[in-house]
Amino acid sequence: MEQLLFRHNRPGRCVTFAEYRAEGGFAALEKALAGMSPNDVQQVVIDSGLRGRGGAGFPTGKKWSFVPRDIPGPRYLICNCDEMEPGTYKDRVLLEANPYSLVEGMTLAAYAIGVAHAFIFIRRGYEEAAENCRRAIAEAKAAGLLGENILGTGFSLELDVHQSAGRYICGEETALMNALEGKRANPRSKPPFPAVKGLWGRPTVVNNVETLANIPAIVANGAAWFKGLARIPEAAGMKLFCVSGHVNNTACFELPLGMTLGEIIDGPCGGMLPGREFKACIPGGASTPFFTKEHWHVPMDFDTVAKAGSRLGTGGIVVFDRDTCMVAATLNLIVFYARESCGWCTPCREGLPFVQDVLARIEAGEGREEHIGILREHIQYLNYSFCPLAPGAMGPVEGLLRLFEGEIREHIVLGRCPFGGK
Ligand code: L3W
Repeated sequence: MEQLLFRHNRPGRCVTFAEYRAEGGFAALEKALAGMSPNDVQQVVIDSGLRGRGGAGFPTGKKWSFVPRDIPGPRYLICNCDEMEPGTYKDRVLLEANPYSLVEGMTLAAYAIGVAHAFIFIRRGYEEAAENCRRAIAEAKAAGLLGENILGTGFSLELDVHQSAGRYICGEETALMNALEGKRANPRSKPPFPAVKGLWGRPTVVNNVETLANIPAIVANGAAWFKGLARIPEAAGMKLFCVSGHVNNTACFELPLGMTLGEIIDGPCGGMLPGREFKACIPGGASTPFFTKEHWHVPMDFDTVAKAGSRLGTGGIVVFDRDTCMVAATLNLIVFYARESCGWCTPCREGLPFVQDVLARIEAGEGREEHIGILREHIQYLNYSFCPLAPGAMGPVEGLLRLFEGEIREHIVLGRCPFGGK
C-alpha cells in the first residue's frame, strides 16, 4: 500500500536527515521557492482537499486563506502537537519516526502564509519527539533550508519548539495560544478566529502535526495525485489511524481515507483477538460517539463518518469486544474529561463531574430510571460551554444513550453491572 507520511520510516529508529534528503526530502521546498508564489502553494493545498487532521477536519487551504495579507506586522504559524485525546497517539508515532516532513511542511506553510516565526507546541511527555524536532530544525538550518535567507531566496523562517506544561485544554487552539504567551491556558472566545486575531493579537494559523507533514508531498506531487490516494471520490489523501483495544495488531497505520471500518479492523489490525467478538468502537478519538457492527461498512472519511452519526476526529480507533461494559467505558472517558476541564466556564466545570457521578452510580448498580433523562438533558446543557471540550466529552455519552440505552437500563433493573464491572 502506498505510504506518504510513513514513506521514509526505518524500523525501530528515526530516519536521518541524510536519508530523508536522499529520498527526495526538501525537494518540495526547493520546488516551491524556485518557481511557485506563496499563492501558488496555498492554491495547491486548497485544490488538494487536505482537511485538518487534529480532530475538526477543517479545510487547510481555506484556513490559510482567512489570514489577512494586507495589514502590516507579523503573522504566526503554530503546529499543534498537544496530542492528549485518549486513544490518539499518531503525532507521537510520526515525530518519533520522522520530524523532517513536519519541518519541511511548516516551512512551506510559512512561505504560503507569509510567516517569519513559527512554533511547534508539543506536549510534555513527548520528549523523544521534541528532541527529534529540535535536531531536525538544527540540521535544516545548517543545510540552509531553514533560518535566514532560505536557499538564498530571501525568505527566512525562525522555528521554535515549545514544550507545554501539559494539559488537555492546551490542545484547544486558543488555550494553546494563551499558554504560549505565558498565560493560564483558558480558551478565548471565537470569533475572532486565530486566523484574524491569534498569538499576541496577530493573525495566526494553528495546524495539526499530521496536517502540516502532508504539505511537502502535496507540493511535490500535485493536488490530483493527493486526491487520488483516497478510496472514495469525496475524500482526499491518506490518514493516520492509531488503533487500540481488543484487536490483534494495535498500532498506527497510514491508510487511504475511505477504507471501511471493517476493512481496517480485519485488514491491518489483524481482526479481533482470539475468541473475541466486535461490539463497538470509538471511531476517532475519545470525543467521538461510538460505532457498532451496523457501522462496519462505513467508509472512514470526515463526511461519511459524520453522516453515520459520529466524527472521524483524530483517527484514534478504540475497539471493544462483546464483554465490554459500555457504561464503564463511557465513565472511564468522562473521568478523564472531568479532570481535564480547565474550570473556566460553569457548564463544563460543574457539568462533567455531575455526569461522571451519574454514570458511576449506574455502573455501581445504584442507577434510577430518571438518570437516563438527566444524562440526555446534560448533552444539551453542556453544549452551552465556552469551548469544544465539554460537548466533545459528551460525544460518547450521546452514543451510549443512542446505541446502548438497553444496556444502561439493564444496569438499573439488575441493580449491578451485567458485565461484572469490566
Ligand atoms: C477562520 C472561520 N477560521 C473555523 C478554524 C478554527 C479551527 C478550525 C476548526 O476543535 C475539534 C473539537 C474536538 N474563520 C473559521 C475558522 N475556523 N471556522 O477551523 O474549528 P472548529 O471550531 O471546527 O474546531 P476546533 O475548535 O479546532 C477541534 C475534536 O476536535 N477532537 C479533539 C482532539 C484533541 C486532540 C488532542 O489530543 N489535544 O487531538 C477530536 O475529535 O472535540 O470538536 O482552527 O479556528 N470562519
